[in-house]
Amino acid sequence: MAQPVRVILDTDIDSDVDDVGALAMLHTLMDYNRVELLAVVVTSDDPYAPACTDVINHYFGRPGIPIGVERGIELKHFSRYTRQISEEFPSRIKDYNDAEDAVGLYRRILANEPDSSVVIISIGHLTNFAALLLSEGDQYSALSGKDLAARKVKLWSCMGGMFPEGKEANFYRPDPASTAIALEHWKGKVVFAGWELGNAIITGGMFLKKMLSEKSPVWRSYELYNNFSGRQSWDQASVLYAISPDKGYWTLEEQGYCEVFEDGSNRWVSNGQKGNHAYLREKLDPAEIAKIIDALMTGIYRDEF
Ligand SMILES: [Ca+2]
Repeated sequence: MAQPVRVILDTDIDSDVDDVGALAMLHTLMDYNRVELLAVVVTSDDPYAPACTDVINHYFGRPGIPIGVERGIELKHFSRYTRQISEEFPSRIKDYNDAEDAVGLYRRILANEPDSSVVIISIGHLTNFAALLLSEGDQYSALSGKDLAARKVKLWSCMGGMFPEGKEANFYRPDPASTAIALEHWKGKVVFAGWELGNAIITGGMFLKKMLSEKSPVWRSYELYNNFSGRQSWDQASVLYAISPDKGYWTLEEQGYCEVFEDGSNRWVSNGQKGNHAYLREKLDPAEIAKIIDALMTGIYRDEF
């Protein structure tokens, strides 16, 4: 049996609900030993985002998963669900500042993992990830963040950008500079799940309403977000690729690289050469992908996933 994929999830669990779906998928995959979730880095200025994350980890019986946040930022509440989730369900983290410093958490986890073993899945903007790459040696490792990531991480699965070109929120809002830093300093393999990919995959509708208990924070998040009217699955696409890169759900465009501009817009530069960048292109019918994601979001697992 294959070893579980060792994942750090970097999420902006606030404005959209697909982050909740992505985290729920990872918990189902942990139930079947396909994933070990090492940490969740919350890249959000929503004061309830870390508590909401912790609630979901608690609900799935994994209250010990460490959670990191960016320190020293101004917080503002804008989410349709994070406050209610943090108030209605039990958690260890009650306050934003109960969470660890994100860069310290990234570094501690990476330093303790074997070389080329970790998959980072980023499903939000790249502020904390860029800060990791710019970090200096510390008590966890003498390596710079850039070198530490290059040594420990085997894949960065990134929901971000629009392909072959466009402007997508994780890349431009609120911190486009972090996108440029991340792409400049990341030396390993990155596979982008662009906006166009997840936009065609609708999940979290009536199937989720029927399959989950009202006592689930996942059920409640989707109720609060849009009352199960279905939602695009940008973040879940990036998770599905990361845990099953060889299943052929999508094709990989590997000849070229992603160029990002100062305003966070991007384009794919086809140069006929295979480098460390790739992006996913639609292959399987998005409705079929949606069935797999909806299953994993609701605790249903099959080996062929
Ligand atoms: Ca997200």
